[in-house]
Amino acid sequence: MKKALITGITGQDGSYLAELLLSKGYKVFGLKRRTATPSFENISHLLDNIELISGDLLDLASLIEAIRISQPDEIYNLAAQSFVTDSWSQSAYTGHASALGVTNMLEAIRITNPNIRFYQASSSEMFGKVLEIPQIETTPFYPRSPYAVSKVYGHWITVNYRESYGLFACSGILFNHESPRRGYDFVTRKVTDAVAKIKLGLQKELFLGNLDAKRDWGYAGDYVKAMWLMLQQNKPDDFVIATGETRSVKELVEVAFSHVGLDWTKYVVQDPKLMRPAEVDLLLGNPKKAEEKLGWKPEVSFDELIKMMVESDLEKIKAKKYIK
Ligand code: NAP
Ligand code: F7E
Repeated sequence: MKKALITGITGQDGSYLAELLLSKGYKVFGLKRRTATPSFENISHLLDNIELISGDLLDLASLIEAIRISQPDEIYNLAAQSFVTDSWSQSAYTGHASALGVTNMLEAIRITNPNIRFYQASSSEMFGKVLEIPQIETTPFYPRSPYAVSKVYGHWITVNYRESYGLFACSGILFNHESPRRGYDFVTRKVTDAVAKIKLGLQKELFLGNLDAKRDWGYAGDYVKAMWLMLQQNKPDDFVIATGETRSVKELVEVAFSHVGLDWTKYVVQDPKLMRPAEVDLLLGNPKKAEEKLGWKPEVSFDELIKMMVESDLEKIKAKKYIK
């Protein structure tokens, strides 16, 4: 039986990846950092089938211990301070977790068992102020936030450990991917949650920042398949994972509100406080290499994704409030 260790298992991607690996017969371990009031919302349905190990990316010894306990064939490093906005207010912390945390995990592998295959969760945010449209694996990086800068470090340290020590280390450059398990801070979930609350009479307005920013949005359930595929190849490599389509925040808002028969212009208020110090205006990925080498393709369309999220939020809120 193959064994995998997932860092960030309580997050959006960690929960979908754990489901995928369990369905493939893996024994799944998850690194769980200590928090005062832990949130198991995304993985509560999996808790009987996975094993959680206490540890933190900032603590090398805890990573070595997690590897000793789990003896994994594969490690998926999904843990990070992943919210771009907060990376300006917690710049150094973001660097510790999302940049040096990667070195800690790679060092833990190098010290304990260099045969472990490693996946690093890199990000389209690294392209930032894009130097090429669409973005591919060789597009130069121009990060625009402390988060993106830390991810550039995480990407290159992964490449460096592959080249320095021959580790089977892959960097997945994933464009935005969303789902009903997305954190409430991110714009898709903020919008779908608000649409559901407005529809049910529980909220009146939705405050947003930049409506013109464009993102290549896909479905998280599709994207975790690409992570797994990368670690099943004969050679380690880096891949862009994207849909090849881009939409503005305004288009996202239109699709979400119109799904419940509402006119978004009556509810959305632009708030200058929600504008970022430096914005990423346009992301559009070309997943051709992943299609050709991994046989990967996105399956859920943008409209299907947003409708799925609105429906899920309607159900969740009704269940909490006992609304029919
Ligand atoms: P997420 O929902 O924010 O989950 C982040 C996870 O990291 C949580 O489980 C969190 O644990 C854990 N974590 C944070 N700091 C940690 C630390 N110091 N030690 C151990 N665990 C820690 O993120 P996601 O959307 O699933 O994304 C997964 C990864 O892909 C992240 O690295 C993100 O930066 C990257 N990425 C995401 C996207 C996207 O569109 N979703 C695109 C490209 C790349 P708690 O539950 O304790 O907070
Ligand atoms: O913002 C604009 C905002 O926070 C998307 C992370 O998973 O994907 C994510 O990063 C866009 C930006 O995601 C609001 O200015 C407008 O242009 O949902 P977001 P992100 O910053 O693209 C990448 C690939 C990652 O790697 C990250 O970990 O939406 N926007 N108004 C807003 N964004 C938020 N959050 N809230 C607003 O009110």
